[in-house]
Amino acid sequence: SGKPLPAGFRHLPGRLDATAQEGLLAEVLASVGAAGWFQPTMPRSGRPLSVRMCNLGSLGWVSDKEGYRYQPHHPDTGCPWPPLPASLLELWQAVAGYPHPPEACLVNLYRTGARMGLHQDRDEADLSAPVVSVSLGDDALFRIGGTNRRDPGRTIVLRSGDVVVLGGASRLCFHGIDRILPGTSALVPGGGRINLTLRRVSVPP
Ligand code: MD3
Ligand code: FE
Repeated sequence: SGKPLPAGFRHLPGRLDATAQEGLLAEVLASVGAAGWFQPTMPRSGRPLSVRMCNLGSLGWVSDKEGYRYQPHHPDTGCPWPPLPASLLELWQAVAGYPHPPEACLVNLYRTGARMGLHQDRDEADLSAPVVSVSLGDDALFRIGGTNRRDPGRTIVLRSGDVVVLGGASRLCFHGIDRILPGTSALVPGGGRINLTLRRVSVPP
């Protein structure tokens, strides 16, 4: 309403059908169940975020008192992250329009009341690669603005099975999750929403 969406933003509603959502979620939950969720905290303050996280792939995004960064191991156990599922590598190939594979899949778990404040994603060395997002479970109110924090934004409902490609100018737009709409999907055991973001981190050789 009002503002145009940023260039390079592509919303693919229902890109994954119910069978694909169930299969992908089972695979992700098996890996994350073995690796363990971690609770990210804010740099400096150490305040916990309301979202729980894990990663799949050779690199994973973490946040703690020292700051934000990518690293090859789980912050609590020191174990390498589980592998990135083949189905996600194939999805990236189909939608990213980028000729190198993703290195990280950040898994965000939103239970009742969890949210994610407005932020930019700029911890990746390769900012020319898009981010590809997959929504599973309850509906979310996703907000995307411009490249300045105060730029006006738009709210979009992200539903289970939706895929969003954030490339081009949209790659550096401020964005966040304002609210999860509880009970809108039965996909995630225990309720809530899981978001997967596929990312290229390092500049390809
Ligand atoms: C727009 N995740 O993990 S996904 C994040 O639903 C993150 O969990 C949200 O923001 C979530 O950093 C939103 C959609 C998304 C992901 C990355 C983006 C939108 C983006 C990067 C740049 C611009
Ligand atoms: Fe983000």
